[in-house]
Amino acid sequence: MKAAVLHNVGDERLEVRDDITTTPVGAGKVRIRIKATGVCHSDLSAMNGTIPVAVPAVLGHEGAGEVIEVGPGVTSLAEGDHVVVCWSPQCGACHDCVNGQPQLCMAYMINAFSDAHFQLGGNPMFGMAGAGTFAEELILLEQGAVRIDKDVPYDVASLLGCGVMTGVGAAINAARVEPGSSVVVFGCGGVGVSVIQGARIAGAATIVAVDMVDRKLEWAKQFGATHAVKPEDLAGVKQELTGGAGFDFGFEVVGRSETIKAAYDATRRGGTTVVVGVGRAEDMVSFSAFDLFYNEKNLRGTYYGSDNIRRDFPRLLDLWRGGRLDLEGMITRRLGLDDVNDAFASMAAGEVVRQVITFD
Ligand code: PAD
Ligand code: ZN
Repeated sequence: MKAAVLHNVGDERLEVRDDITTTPVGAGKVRIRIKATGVCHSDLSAMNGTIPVAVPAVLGHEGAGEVIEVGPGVTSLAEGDHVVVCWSPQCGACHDCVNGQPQLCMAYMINAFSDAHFQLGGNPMFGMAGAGTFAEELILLEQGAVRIDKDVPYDVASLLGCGVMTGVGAAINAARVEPGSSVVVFGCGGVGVSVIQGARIAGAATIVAVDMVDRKLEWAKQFGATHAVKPEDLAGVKQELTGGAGFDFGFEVVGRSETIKAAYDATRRGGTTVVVGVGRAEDMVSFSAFDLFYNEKNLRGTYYGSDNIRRDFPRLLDLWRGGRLDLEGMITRRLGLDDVNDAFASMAAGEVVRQVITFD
């Protein structure tokens, strides 16, 4: 079958090959025919070494498809089910799962680096984060596939698998944005506009989008930003909207120390700053010791939108059905797997919100 392979960390292109195979479907696993996969910045971050990945690897972690084979012992899924791929499955039994932070479940993390489901020339090959949705088929633990209703189009469903869950979850689960509050969002890609949508759904009164690309700012408004500015114009807008005090909630959705600091600085005393972007391990952020005490800001990260997938994927779809979460509008470009490298170029050039690769 066809799949897009990263041979070495640091490679600037994926190789699309048509001779990739998978292992047999093992116990507790399913085979999924991928129908659609979103292209997330984290795929690019796996290529450039920001996010660890065992190579060679099939990239892609935001997908949806149909279950075409079920391994022994699988109880929750059947052939023909439509599913969203989850890149961080939750076991439901560990300390984190039972204590209300299932997003932190590490039960299966090791599998992503030890249990290779793809094969290249007879040798094992990994899938990004245990997934690998830039492939016509993949093998997944049953905990990593969440069944959805069959009327949900696959392209729309694929977005739930990463960007939309992460962004909406950052606003609703991590920050707990309050009705009437003020919000600033740095970075308006697929994840950033999902934060904007989450803040709108939560009832924020003011949502300021920050990006340096004009078209991104227009899109941000389409998804609910009340104001959209270039980074250099934020100070004026902060002064005008908050009297200089800062915003109740600040979101960093880029993945760089500079924007983390900028989001923190734009947050009011006592407010909450959420780091959504994934930055490099060696990219250090520094804060004044006195500032941390004196300004009493809540600074936190969010992993996968602090999700509980079996609660949140259905909720996101309910919001979409109710016309409150725009998923179709986020897909600004559709392409085939052969054009995956072109998708990275468009993303880097700021020409798209989300691109979805579809398979026939
Ligand atoms: P994207 O590349 O589509 O969007 C990033 C946006 O940031 C673009 O619109 C850029 O123009 C903009 N940008 C870049 N620099 C700046 C700056 N200095 N100031 C303002 N805007 C800027 O990426 P994406 O939306 O797919 O992903 C965004 C981040 O979220 C990325 O770091 C990704 O790895 C991370 C992510 N985190 C999780 C998680 O679990 N926390 C999950 C998925 C993605
Ligand atoms: Zn992602």
